[in-house]
Amino acid sequence: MQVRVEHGRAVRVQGDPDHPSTQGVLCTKVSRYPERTYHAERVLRPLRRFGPKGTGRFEPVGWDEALDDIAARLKAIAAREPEAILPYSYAGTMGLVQGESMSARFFHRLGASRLDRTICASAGGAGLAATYGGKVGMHVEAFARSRLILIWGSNPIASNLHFWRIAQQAKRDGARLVCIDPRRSETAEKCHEHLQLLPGTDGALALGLMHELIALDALDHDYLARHTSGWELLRERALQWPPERAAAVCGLEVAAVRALAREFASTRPAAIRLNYGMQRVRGGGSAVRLIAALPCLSGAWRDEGGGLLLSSSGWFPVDHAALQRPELLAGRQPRTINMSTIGDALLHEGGPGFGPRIEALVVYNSNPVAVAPESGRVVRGFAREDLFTVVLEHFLTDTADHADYVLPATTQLEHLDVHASYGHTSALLNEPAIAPLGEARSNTDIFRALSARMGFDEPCFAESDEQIAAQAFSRDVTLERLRERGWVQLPLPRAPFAAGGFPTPDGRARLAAPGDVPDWLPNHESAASAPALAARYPLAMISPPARNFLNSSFVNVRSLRDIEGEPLLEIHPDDAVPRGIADGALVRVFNERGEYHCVARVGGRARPGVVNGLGIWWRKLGVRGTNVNELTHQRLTDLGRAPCFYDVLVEVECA
Ligand SMILES: Nc1nc2c(c(=O)[nH]1)N[C@H]1C(S)=C(S)[C@@H](COP(=O)(O)OP(=O)(O)OC[C@H]3O[C@@H](n4cnc5c(=O)[nH]c(N)nc54)[C@H](O)[C@@H]3O)O[C@H]1N2
Ligand SMILES: Nc1nc2c(c(=O)[nH]1)N[C@H]1C(S)=C(S)[C@@H](COP(=O)(O)OP(=O)(O)OC[C@H]3O[C@@H](n4cnc5c(=O)[nH]c(N)nc54)[C@H](O)[C@@H]3O)O[C@H]1N2
Ligand SMILES: [Mo]
Repeated sequence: MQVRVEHGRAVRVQGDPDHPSTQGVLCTKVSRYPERTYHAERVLRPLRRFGPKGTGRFEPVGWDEALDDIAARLKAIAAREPEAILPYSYAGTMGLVQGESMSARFFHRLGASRLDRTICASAGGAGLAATYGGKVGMHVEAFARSRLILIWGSNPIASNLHFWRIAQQAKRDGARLVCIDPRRSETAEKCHEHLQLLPGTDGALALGLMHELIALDALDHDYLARHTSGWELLRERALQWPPERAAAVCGLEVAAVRALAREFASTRPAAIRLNYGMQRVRGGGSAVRLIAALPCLSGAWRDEGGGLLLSSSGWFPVDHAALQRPELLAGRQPRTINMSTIGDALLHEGGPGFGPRIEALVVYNSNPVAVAPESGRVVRGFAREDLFTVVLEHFLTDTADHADYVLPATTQLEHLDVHASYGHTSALLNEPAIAPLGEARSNTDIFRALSARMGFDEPCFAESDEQIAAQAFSRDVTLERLRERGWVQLPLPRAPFAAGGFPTPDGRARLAAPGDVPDWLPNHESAASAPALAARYPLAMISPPARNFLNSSFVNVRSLRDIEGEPLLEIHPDDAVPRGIADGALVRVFNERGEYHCVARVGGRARPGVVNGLGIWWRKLGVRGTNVNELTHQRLTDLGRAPCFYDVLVEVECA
């Protein structure tokens, strides 16, 4: 990204036209980054709470006073029970410096509880690594050569614009695009075909496709024999899944399953752009394992433009140990708290199997009160008067409203960082374009200052951001090289697994193992697995991102919120009409966990039986002070301990 600065003020941001996978394009949200940065409601001074928790009433304080008090409070707790302190962070910035570097060092040295960062991608990541040995896949630019692209559990027009540009190029060159998504998304509309399956049935679809590949003998026997393990076991499983069975589970036509298998088998190169939208359900990890097997069965991996991409992050030579210094744990093994069950964790009294009650929470790069599942419980946890909460933020989010101290953080325009990616394969440099606004300080700077007050005197606590950035990557991605053009393209082969060579111990893709053969798992909440619940709450709900927000970031940016209008629930006429719900009506969406008010959008974006609650609104900017996570639950996925945001049953009525 390039920033035009006039008189010290960023006036415009634009993409870098020379960057290979973005080619100068920015998404709508990021093109409004200056509006967000200079927002009148930016927090620009440290704030201390004076009202009751959650009311967002604060008074400004000086940095020294705030940091002294925070350090004293944390010290007192750590002297007794360091594990009673918990960091909470995720994707606010995904930079390697302002993400987990100085902060991780700080919490390691303290011996605080560790955070299991599962809220987004850990089910799919575990499934991918189980099969390929790491989070690796196709080079995104290779999709330009594909003749068939399955866009599976992904809405790239909203959430991965740079991939969409490449897919469009392939389409112009004659490729067919098939979207596999319960929602008729912006992307689904523009594909040649749309398989609108029920949420959480992707594993069944993959098995049905395998069955058909076997029936057609469209298998690459040579690839399977040389470059995979466990095929005999997976084959037995697939034979239990004739297309009729798969189609019934998925809510699809049998002919559509058969046709897709034929097309996948007969088109070369054939590629799958899998994305995390399909793994936010109970069987999400297994589904990724099953889908990741498909290009091994057909031999699609042999071709440039063939194979699969879920994440490319494993290609980056990131030196996490240098950034985070796990040796500061000095042999201690603090317990781990799963960020996806933060509601339960904060409400836990402490005791065997859990450890001490959480007494202090330091939040940065995240807005858990809005984004974590089952917000009723998350809010109650954050509202505990005996919990000491520090939030590093740009804005008074739903989470910051519950803080004892809010510390003003810098934005991407104001600090130094380096980035890996999970979509493309160039390492990026983020130079500060402007000076920090007001009294804002970078995350690293804040943790550096806290470390000094805690008396942490190891040399790594004195490192500058530049010194940290220089250690972020090993091998030949150096800061000097990053500074030449702003990015360094990783030397990745265009057909990385054409001759096997997966990053598994034996170089083979692991399709299955004795006692470990993936299968479809029904959702936690579905008619099949919970009939009594489904009788009361008959509609499945997914909550994919609204196009103009980035998780809960940008919701407070006026120009973007105006495009979104209001929190929406997309509902099919077959479900709306019997409930007397008209387009534009205010509705109450509810289940046994809570209720959420929003505006009904009656039409064809939703399939019958499934509603789409677009996320993730700030609770306080929503219709009645809640958001869609009021309805989600804290049960986890089969692999990766991840949340099941899209595995939820609800009922809807006119409000
Ligand atoms: N505009 C925008 N862009 C974003 C984000 C954002 O919030 N807004 N978030 C960023 C982040 S953090 C992430 S992780 C990525 C996510 O990027 P993607 O993984 O592409 O995810 P989503 O857009 O969440 O979901 C993609 C699609 O999955 C569909 N889906 C839901 N359930 C199922 C299912 O069971 N099966 C299948 N096949 N499809 C299903 C949804 O309807 C949605 O259209 O995007 C990033 N980009
Ligand atoms: N129902 C439902 N819930 C979901 C999802 C869904 O699809 N449906 N998606 C899930 C996914 S994929 C993800 S990744 C999570 C994301 O959840 P989060 O990681 O919490 O992401 P955001 O909601 O964008 O909140 C990030 C916050 O970090 C702040 N921030 C940004 N940069 C900085 C910085 O440099 N320093 C500091 N201190 N703060 C900064 C921003 O102001 C913002 O308030 O949400 C999950 N929740
Ligand atoms: Mo995410």
